[in-house]
Amino acid sequence: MLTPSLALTSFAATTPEHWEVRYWDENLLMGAPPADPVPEVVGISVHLTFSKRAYELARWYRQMGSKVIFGGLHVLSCPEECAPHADALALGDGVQLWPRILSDVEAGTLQPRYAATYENDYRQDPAPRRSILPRGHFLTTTSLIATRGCHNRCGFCYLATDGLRMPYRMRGPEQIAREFADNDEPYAVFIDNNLGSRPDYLRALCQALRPIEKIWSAAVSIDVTDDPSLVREMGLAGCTGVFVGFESLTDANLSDARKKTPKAADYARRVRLLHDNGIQVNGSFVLGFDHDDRDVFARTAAWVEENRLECSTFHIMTPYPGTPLFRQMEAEGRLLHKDWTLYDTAHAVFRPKHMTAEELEAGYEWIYRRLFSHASIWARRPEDWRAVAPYLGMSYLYKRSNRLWHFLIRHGLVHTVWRPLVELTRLRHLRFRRELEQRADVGQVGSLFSAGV
Ligand code: B12
Ligand code: SF4
Repeated sequence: MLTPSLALTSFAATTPEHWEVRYWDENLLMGAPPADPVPEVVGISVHLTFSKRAYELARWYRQMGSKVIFGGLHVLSCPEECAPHADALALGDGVQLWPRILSDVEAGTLQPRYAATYENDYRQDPAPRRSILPRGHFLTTTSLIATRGCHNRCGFCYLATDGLRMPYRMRGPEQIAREFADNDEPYAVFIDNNLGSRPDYLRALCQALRPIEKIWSAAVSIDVTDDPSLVREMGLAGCTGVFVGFESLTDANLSDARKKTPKAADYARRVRLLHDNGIQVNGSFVLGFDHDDRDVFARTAAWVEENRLECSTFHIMTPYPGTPLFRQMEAEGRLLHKDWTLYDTAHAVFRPKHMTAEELEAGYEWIYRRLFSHASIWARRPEDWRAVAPYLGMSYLYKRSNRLWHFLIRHGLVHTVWRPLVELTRLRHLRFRRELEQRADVGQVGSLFSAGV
């Protein structure tokens, strides 16, 4: 849990002054939730996989007399299921709803349901209230969000959930740069669904971020590499890593998902372009599409190694309720159950076409074992020898030190241990950036390895 979600901090910023706010994140292993004094109002962000836990917490707080408000994605996709467990549901944007909810609590007129769309002017939203975060527990408390939505609507993505209308909205580039500059951290993670949906906006954002000389990473779709000059702007603005949803190396799977994306055969060239500009690639792949057979695991692992992706993330295809994929699987009678706790992308909850559910789960475990192995970590080392040592250090810290992470999270030491490494990366990045500035063509500068994600 290296970077905080913005779900709670974003609407906490709209809480009137006379309310005292406490933030609680169960992922931080901080013991029992706060109950002394018993909170008057408890807002819980409900995710699919943790909905049972949210219901448990709600029961506990309601028994003590708190008013419990549910918000978040699961409330939007399954309101009927959530309703009996809370005093009120917030469907959609909490930033607009929270002040209304609190004023109704004060007036004793709390309604069972509140709804807001995501169509207002995003630039008017206040900055998230990061001061309530327990800083020591996070790698960086600077999770930033500049945009909401995505130009795609892939059938498996939660953005395609029925009733969720989220046009691509952008905050002012200067607003974001100021938020980043004001928070005393060398590194930020953009938690946007797709920071690259509007290339003109991303370019303006990069130009605003460049002068503050900090480093950041973000999720983008691979079409961000359509324009090499934009990738260069990203490198020059401090981007050291991107999370890219490649999803699949089989074009038929991508068109089934209705993802507008370059052909898979062109992915490798695009990865090279990112690497050449000092940007690491964390590739995300979905396993179990209808055109995947048993060889998908070995093929994907080989591609990741061949193209030296520094990091990769795998998900078993998971039909989130309310999405087109869910409807399709339900209509075809392929859903195995609706136990949401297992809808965590690590379990097969549907019947795949060309393998069994057990084979899909075994393949998923195999690919992670393979990519975390010493041999694979070594095979993916950067070509530039100067970047090999930091790459190995980071890979082992990330992938093979579970016990250490538990210890650091439990004792609130993540920030203390990580910060010097991040600061070092920032300094190396500034050196790299000066070389990049002087470079006429790609391929003349060494590569960089970052302490980020
Ligand atoms: C940061 C993040 C994480 C962090 C979480 C850190 C933490 N401390 O919680 C990490 C990396 C650990 C993580 C892990 C996982 N994540 Co995650 N994560 C995100 C991410 C990128 C950002 C969340 C965020 O801040 N959004 C911005 C805020 C402002 O938007 P929001 O959450 O929708 O909140 C708004 C409204 O919903 C509403 N609202 C929300 N809660 C509440 C509560 C109340 C009371 C009110 C009034 C309103 C309200 O108001 C907010 C402002 O508008 C999202 C993708 C995304 N961009 O949203 C995925 C996402 C939430 N994650 C997802 C998943 C699947 C996971 C994992 C299960 C992945 C895995 N296989 O392990 C794990 C779960 C681990 C865990 N224990 O929680 C999915 C959830 C899908 C679904 N339908 O439920 C998402 C949507 C990604 C995706 N594309 O599929 N995640
Ligand atoms: S490109 Fe990514 S964020 Fe956009 S709809 Fe597809 S999966 Fe969702």
